[in-house]
Amino acid sequence: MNIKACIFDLDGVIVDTAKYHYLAWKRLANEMGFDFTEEDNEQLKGVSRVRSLEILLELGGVKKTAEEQEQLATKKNEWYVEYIVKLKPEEILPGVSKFLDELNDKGIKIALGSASKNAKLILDGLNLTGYFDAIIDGTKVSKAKPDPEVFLKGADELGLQPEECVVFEDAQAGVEAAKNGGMPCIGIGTAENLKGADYVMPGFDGVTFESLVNKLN
Ligand code: B16
Ligand code: MG
Repeated sequence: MNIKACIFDLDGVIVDTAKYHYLAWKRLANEMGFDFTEEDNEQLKGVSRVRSLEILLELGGVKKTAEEQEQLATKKNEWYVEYIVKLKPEEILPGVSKFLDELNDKGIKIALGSASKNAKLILDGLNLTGYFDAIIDGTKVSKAKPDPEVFLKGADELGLQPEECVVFEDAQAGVEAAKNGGMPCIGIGTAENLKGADYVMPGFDGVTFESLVNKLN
């Protein structure tokens, strides 16, 4: 396979922002009078903010008007942003910085493919923005994963064909989005949770680009 670029999901691949999403959603749930567990939070990974709120309300058996939902999503985001403005480069997941440096050295292009509307804020806080040749985030897409839009836009902005870009994803919907776009996909997590990925690994610690390309061949 002739891989010329890597497209990274953000939450769960580069940084564990899921814990901050969880704290903000839990606060919102508690304010509405019901609990929200870490297990419930698994359902929100990789899912857009609007859809996440719908799932939360379903879990709590609560009905809200469209206007109220907008206010609730805004409130949750304000709490979430309070956490992520404090993000430090030490929170980059193990092995990621080294892997990005290796890609730079080898002339492999780097893109982001995330559902988050806060992606730029997060990358800036982690001092990673400069690595990215293209940033496709929740402000640039209209269709949620498993639609391949976010990753296809990334390939397009890099001027590459989908099959030349390998996608790194930690969510099942993200793996499906990559495969729907005709891209090779490496899952970050466990094979059980990431069906359809071409290869699955727990994270980037000790991983080299060469070793991954060999796995895809
Ligand atoms: P925001 P990813 C996703 O990020 C998160 O996994 C998901 O939990 C969140 O709801 C979504 O971004 C939207 O985030 O509220 O910041 O716009 O995994 O696609 O990088
Ligand atoms: Mg993710």
